[in-house]
Amino acid sequence: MFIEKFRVESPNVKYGEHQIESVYSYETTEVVHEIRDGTYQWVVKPKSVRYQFKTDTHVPKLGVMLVGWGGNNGSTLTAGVIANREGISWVTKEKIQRANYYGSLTQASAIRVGSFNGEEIYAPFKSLLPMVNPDDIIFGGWDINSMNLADSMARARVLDIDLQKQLRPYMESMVPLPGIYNPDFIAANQGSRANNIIGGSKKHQVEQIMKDIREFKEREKVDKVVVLWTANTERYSNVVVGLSDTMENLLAALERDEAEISPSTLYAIACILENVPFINGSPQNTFVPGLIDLAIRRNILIGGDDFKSGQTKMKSVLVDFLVGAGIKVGITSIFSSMVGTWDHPSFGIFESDLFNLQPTSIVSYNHLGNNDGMNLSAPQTFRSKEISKSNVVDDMVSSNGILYEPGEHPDHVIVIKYVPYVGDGKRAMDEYTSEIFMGGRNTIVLHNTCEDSLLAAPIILDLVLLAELSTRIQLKTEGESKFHSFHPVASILSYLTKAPLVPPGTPVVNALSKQRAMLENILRACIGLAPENNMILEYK
Ligand code: NAI
Ligand code: DG6
Repeated sequence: MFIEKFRVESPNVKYGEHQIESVYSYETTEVVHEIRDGTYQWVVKPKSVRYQFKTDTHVPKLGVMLVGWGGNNGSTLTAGVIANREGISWVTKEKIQRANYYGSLTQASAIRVGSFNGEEIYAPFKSLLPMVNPDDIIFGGWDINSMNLADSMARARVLDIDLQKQLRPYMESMVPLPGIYNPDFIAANQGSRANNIIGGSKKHQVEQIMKDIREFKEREKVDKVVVLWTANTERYSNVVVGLSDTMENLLAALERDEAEISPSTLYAIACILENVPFINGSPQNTFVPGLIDLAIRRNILIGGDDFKSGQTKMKSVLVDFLVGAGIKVGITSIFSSMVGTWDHPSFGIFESDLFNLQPTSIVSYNHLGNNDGMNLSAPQTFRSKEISKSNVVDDMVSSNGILYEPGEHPDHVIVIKYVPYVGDGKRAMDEYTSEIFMGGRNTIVLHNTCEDSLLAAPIILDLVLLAELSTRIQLKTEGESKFHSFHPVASILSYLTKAPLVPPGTPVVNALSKQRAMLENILRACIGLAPENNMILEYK
């Protein structure tokens, strides 16, 4: 059964006029390696830590400023939100289609609340805590291309034409602000797009972005702003000691107009100095150590990196399933080092190598024809994406020491090709080869065709909605005297990103079900509910 909303009645939760307060017992375990009976032993000690949460229930009027607003994701998201807000429907060749928020965790997924007369009761995810309604978001942002949003939507070739016609009047007057352009950081093939740029020094560019945010806030009368990067993937910037390693060095480098500060890092600096959360939806290392230092010292939320939309989402489910089922998928083997010599007649295999040959692998191929694909056709920007798409199974692999030796890494290959004809309709093909019982081989092949931007747009929504919500939550443990916000490096957003940015020293979790459970259970804790443990003991 599905219910729209609910209220928790418990001594652990208090609904006040302006906030919800909860008390939560965090049941966890501590593992120690200590001498017992004269030998070192692993000892696991269950422990319970009492937390208090306080959530401000005032839902602000939210402004979202997108960097790369006129791109496929930016224009598709803006169009989608307007279509939902205005209740637009349109005719396709199959049916009358109504606007929806499918693909958004907060808007279109459900959580289990309990059981009623033996029946499971579910409610919308968004009913957990008061959240901004996406229909009410005011959009703005920057783009190095001056095209208005209606024309950008047409250029993107993502939405049905009947829908575009209805949306055009709402979007024609939306024009991106000039952006920070540095041709050294994106592909040369983007040069012709750059007709709307902020000149001057890097310091001036940062000041301009700060001014833009203040003016947007004033003009649109929004209470809060979140900024999200959905612009082109940049190359990695070189992290240099004395330049980008600490907050002081990064700000001094900005004064000196150092070349190696990327545009995305400049936007992020501006946001942090303006006390505005910044989220990075692309794979590059925007968050150099000096930037993370700045965010931590000013306690401003940063989150990223790289939207986890289709192929990687699937990977973080499938590999979790395989490794969790005791099946060895994608390990490093002699085979990987042979690839370069594939067409050599002797193939170069020695008998001793054959005994080590373990042909298990993950090979992920994509082709797409949108501007993102064109930008990724340059080696430096591709490399950023390759890194982000490659490291997404590490936690699952290292969790199973029966299957994997310490230090074994997946034989994991990423290919991206630019094929203009397919436009935004990305093709993703994956082959997972794994080893099953008694040396058997198990090959799983997936083929996915889908508009890339229709997957990314709802993820952008979730990122900004959850980032905003998390800035309204305060917590403290029994040992702490004062409430504080979550760590500014927002690992709570991990479910939505390929390479989750986490506070220094924190484990990275890539497995999708764990990421979702983490997010849902933290929000449940804020209303005094136990984590969803799926034990269903009452029926056992
Ligand atoms: P796009 O190329 O259509 O849009 C990017 C926009 O950013 C363009 O309009 C461009 O003019 C603008 N731009 C470039 N540099 C800029 C700067 N420094 N300041 C302001 N604007 C700038 O790309 P799309 O498809 O919208 O993707 C955006 C980003 O999201 C890409 O980096 C992509 O890799 C990433 N991404 C996309 C996913 C998807 O499923 N669509 C998933 C994961 C990441
Ligand atoms: C080609 O891979 C282009 C990329 O921008 C991807 O579309 C994007 O990173 C989505 O990747 P995934 O693995 O989350 O589907």
